[in-house]
Amino acid sequence: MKAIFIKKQWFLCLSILLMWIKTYLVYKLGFDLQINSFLEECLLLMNPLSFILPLFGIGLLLAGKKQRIFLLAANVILTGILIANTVFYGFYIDFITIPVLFQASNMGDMGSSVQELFHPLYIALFIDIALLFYLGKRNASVKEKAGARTVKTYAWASAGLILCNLALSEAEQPKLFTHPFDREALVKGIGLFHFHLYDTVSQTFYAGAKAFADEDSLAAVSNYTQADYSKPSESKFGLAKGRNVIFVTLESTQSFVMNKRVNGQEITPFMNKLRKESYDFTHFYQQTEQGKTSDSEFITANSLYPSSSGAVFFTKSGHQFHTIYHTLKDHDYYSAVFHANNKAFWNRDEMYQTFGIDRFFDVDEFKVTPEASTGWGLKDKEFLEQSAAKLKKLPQPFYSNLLTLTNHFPFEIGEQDKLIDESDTSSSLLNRYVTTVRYEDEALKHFFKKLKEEGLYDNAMIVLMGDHYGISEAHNNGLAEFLGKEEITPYDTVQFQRVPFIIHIPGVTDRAPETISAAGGQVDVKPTLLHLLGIETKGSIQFGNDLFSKERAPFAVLRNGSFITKDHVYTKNTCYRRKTGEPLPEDGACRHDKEKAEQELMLSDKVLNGDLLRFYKQ
Ligand code: GP9
Ligand code: MN
Repeated sequence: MKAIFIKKQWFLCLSILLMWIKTYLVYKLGFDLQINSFLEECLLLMNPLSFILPLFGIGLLLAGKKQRIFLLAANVILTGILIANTVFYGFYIDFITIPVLFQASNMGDMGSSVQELFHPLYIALFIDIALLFYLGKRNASVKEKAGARTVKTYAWASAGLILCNLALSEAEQPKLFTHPFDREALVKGIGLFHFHLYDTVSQTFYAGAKAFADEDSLAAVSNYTQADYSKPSESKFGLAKGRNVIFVTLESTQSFVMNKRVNGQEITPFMNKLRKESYDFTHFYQQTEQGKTSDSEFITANSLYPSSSGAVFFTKSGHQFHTIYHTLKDHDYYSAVFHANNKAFWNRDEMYQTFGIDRFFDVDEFKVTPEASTGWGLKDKEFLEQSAAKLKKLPQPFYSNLLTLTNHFPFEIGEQDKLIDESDTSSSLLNRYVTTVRYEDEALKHFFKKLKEEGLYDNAMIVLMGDHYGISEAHNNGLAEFLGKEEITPYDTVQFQRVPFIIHIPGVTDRAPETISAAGGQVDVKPTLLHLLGIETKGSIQFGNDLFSKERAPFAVLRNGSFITKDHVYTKNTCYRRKTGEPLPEDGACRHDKEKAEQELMLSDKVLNGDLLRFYKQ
């Protein structure tokens, strides 16, 4: 029976087999999936088949040329999905989600980044299609559709395989389906193709969440945030009252380069010095997800977590928010964002209106010459210099956000701007990264000089913050060499999410600098800054806390569910001792905080998906 089926449906069987092998190969070579058990390996091998079998099975209802065309088309589409995910994974160490596809308008501006990621070897993934095409043409194809009995048996077999796959995945990873942000676990369990299906269904569900939300939904969130509120420190509250705020977002800048040297030369000499004259947060974590810079802007403006998939800037620009810009407007502040890129990138032009930002200086407002440009456009030095002149003309007091760009993947810069040697690791990306960070540091030094010249320095509160990682896990080997470590563990990967957060208040922090090592994150920025400006945040829907508050317990939750507390780091189902990085045998020590972390992410998602701030009354 089996032999007859294979003989008759040889084209279908061969298509399934080749697609199955190809998918498994891409899993192994294109992604860096951590396999922790034999069952996980079995699931990885089995899950492509549990999608391909039913999909390609539709071919049983077709005959001759129609069947061939259907199977080849399905193969081409699935191959396209594999390639797109591999390219995306190459940089983001993540899988594509539906909302990410709506960010395609960003792609046009990403020329150099995409080129760097595409590899000609991807073309090899079409070899089986060419082979199938050739064999299909040369050999006899199935004459008629399969009989009812065959279809029925096939359907039962497919359904059985899917059920078995789902059950084993859930057994291996309990709560798999309630943690949509753990995409690696989903891909390892149910497979890449099923993951895309699951993602599509979840997105539809989110759309429904808004329709059913009401004021009571907000009350549950509000109860939590009120209970979690910590009151400002008396000595810090209002310390920068009435000052202009100059917030500089440092593109892709991570903390691991601070105070490090390459061939004896410091990578961040200016910032190293500035930190000693500032409030310097050494354990400040980035909490972004697929929206990268725009997520960092979203988190800091709202004290909410970003979306677990896609960029809020795209998916929720029509929602209502109560941002730091709105609050400051009520206190007579003028607000402006400076960024020398196309205004539509990350849908900023739309979202900035939603955020209540008064003015957006996009690329059209800057003088951009070829000499002053590199990969992503105007270089930071010129960008910051021109911005300083524009800041001078703003109504005061103002709150400004200046988004730098030179230190962006793929971290390329002209020889004349290389102020330091490249590093010498096996990752050329990391080697270049130190040179672009060094350039950024120099641009900041120049900017501070300009601020002084423009008379803006003394009455300012200057804040520097890294937006997200620049060097992903794909470069762990290089990172290990750079830091002289044997290997990079998941605990280290959490540590790599630390980004600089420096608050410099001339006349205040230079006299009494502080180093704050308690864990915090981008959600904490809004209450921290508002309290420094003497504006109370009690009553706000916010998941962050004033980093200076004596009542606050150190806590930072990353968007993938990892978190950091005073004593522990939790990631990838393991609880580590924070000080030593030693894994604890049981995750009991982390259990209570894990519940809190999950609750925060869940409640923040509720606000986002339900558009709950439309019910917020001050
Ligand atoms: C683009 C800039 C960089 O305008 O914000 O975006 P990123 O790729 O880092 O999210
Ligand atoms: Mn960025």
